[in-house]
Amino acid sequence: MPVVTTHKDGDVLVVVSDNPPVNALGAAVRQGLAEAMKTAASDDSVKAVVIVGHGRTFFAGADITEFGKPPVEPGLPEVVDLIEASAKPVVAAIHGTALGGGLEVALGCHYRVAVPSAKLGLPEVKLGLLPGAGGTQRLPRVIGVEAALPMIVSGDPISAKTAEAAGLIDRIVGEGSLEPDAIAFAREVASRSDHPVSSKRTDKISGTDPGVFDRFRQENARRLKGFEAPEACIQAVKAAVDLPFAEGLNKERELFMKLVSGTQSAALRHNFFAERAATKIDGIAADIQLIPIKKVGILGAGTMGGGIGMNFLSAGIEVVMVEREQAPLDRGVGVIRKNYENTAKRGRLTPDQVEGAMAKLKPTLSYDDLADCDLVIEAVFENMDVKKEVFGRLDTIVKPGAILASNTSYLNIDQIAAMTRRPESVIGLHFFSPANVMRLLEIVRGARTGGAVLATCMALAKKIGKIAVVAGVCDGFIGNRMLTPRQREANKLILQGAPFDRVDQVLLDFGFPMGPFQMADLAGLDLGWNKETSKGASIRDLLCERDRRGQKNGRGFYDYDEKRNRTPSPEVQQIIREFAAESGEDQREIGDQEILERLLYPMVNEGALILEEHMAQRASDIDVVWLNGYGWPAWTGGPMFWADTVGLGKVVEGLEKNAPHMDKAFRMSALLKSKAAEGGRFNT
Ligand code: 3H9
Repeated sequence: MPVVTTHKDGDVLVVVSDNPPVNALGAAVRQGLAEAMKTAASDDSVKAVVIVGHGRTFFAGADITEFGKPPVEPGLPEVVDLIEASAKPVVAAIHGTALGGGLEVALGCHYRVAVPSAKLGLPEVKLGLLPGAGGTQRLPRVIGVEAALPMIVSGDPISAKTAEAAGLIDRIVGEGSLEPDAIAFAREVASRSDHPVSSKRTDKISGTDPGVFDRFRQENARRLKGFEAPEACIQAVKAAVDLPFAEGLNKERELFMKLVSGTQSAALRHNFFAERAATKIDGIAADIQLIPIKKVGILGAGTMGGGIGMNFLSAGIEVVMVEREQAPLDRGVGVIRKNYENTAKRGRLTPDQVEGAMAKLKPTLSYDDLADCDLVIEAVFENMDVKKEVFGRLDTIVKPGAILASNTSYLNIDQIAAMTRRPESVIGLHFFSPANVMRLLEIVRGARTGGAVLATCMALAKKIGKIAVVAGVCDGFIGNRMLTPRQREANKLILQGAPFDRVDQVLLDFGFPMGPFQMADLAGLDLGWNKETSKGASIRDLLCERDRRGQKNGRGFYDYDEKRNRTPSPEVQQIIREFAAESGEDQREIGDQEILERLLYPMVNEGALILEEHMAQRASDIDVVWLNGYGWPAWTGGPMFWADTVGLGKVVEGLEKNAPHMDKAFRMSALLKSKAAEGGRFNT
């Protein structure tokens, strides 16, 4: 069955594309569209054309899997030109999403109609690209630069209503009657003597303020830092204003070709597919029966418990929240309400939605209220004895078949599960703080966790808008486990003479939002430190002993002013020098490259150990964790993809070269070594 078919409805030729799952504009679709336009041109009885997508969506864009492969004719730009050149009016009938190349096809059409739920956007920038089939030239001509620039540079889609107001949609049609309404519309416009041609329009771009581009750059500088594609997008839109259409198109092509062959776009495309691959679980049938989750219990109303609860409330799921005492319970409920009200103040929720979410929350002091929950997540103190006691108790109260989950960030799920008579229903759900904001969720699969339990949690994660990654039971799972060798080396580096602010700066320059010592200051240096037992055995002990507790008291590795501006503390530098001398560490000058290698290569090595031990299903899952939970810069593709781009041979060489200086706990991964030896990669 061809992916593009045509049929006639009176004098309207209806072109239907049906290329599941998202109607990507792969070679067969492009060929089908080109053929259909020829049919329309050669059939005198055809007075107008409607292009419609069957299935979930109108076109979601070019087929991303084709990038990097030899091109197949016709290219998308030619297809769009062909549509636009049609003497008979062409109407795009949009439902679902018209994204990227999909919106570019629609812009090539003379008219666009859409159902109210449709979304329209040019998300290429998120893949490190720019719209490469005329989108940067046509969209500003249709809606003006002020409206087009944020759409192209942010990549965020807009609603049909906003699109209609901007002039991108000619008419909003019935949700259930797109095709007949589009055909009726086509018939209506067929009799007009001329039709709007996007590339020929100048009304919306003439008189564009030339300052708009620099203003946009300045206003968005922080958000766009490190990425190459946004600047290319801006230049392409500027070309739409400065140059005739054909020359603008050439500029767009030139910029597109450069981006598509670059490392950043390869990394961002990798991230796109990595996120989707992470949802697939080895050894579980796709049709496994899921456990219905209508009511979720949360143990603990602190920052973590409250944040976790909000995820479910926002998704319309009832939440029972248990605390031991009334005051912290009230405080927790108050924080949730305040968070929702702040969102409402920013216009992202209506007061009714706030009340709707709050009405689904049942705060209680009684464990017994958890009895009929389908899932209970504990977010209590991070201590094995406490967790064991909690799970033993939950097991006696919560109904059989319900899932019992721990939010532990490093403890052994199997030991926790052993406290229950239902280890198959026990799982780790490691949310990241703030849990209502951070998208990552590590799902920890215990030795006895059931397939249905795991699959249910994966599906639930999607429902609450999280990116879930499955991890095995090991200390720190994927994310925190890999943080350990980085922190170890950071500590070692400062003893050997690298200034701590330089260590931080190297990671900032790489693209992290924060370095290890800034992170320590933020978390609080006294986390887990005890004044009574402190022996001055580490830099951290020494800092805490001098009441340097981090940002919270304005004194950590850095001194903070009232606006939280930081300066490296000379006192700390002195403490480090003295401690290094006492520990027998020779201090020397350490270059930025060595700092970078010693911080990041051991992480790659730890990632390889995680793979070797089957604690992650695939290398790209590790990337997903670090990209979404720890601020690893997206344009490098995460630690494992980045290592591939550096070359695994070079990573191993670097580790071997630096080994004499590195922490003794370092252990080389056999997998990393063998892959390096055979010239392999983690991501194939
Ligand atoms: C472009 O258009 C360039 C042009 O300007 C210039 C050309 C010259 N291609 O996300 P889901 C797969 S660049 C290939 O889970 P949802 C996806 O991998 C493109 N495959 O569904 C997954 O496969 P699997 C600009 C694609 O309902 C399956 O479809 N467009 C593509 O949560 C389901 O996807 C974009 O960047 C694609 N374009 O979300 C839009 N899209 O089942 C990218 C999806 O094997 N797509 N797949 O894991 C999306 O944002 C979402 O997929 C969408 C649906 C919102 C459409």
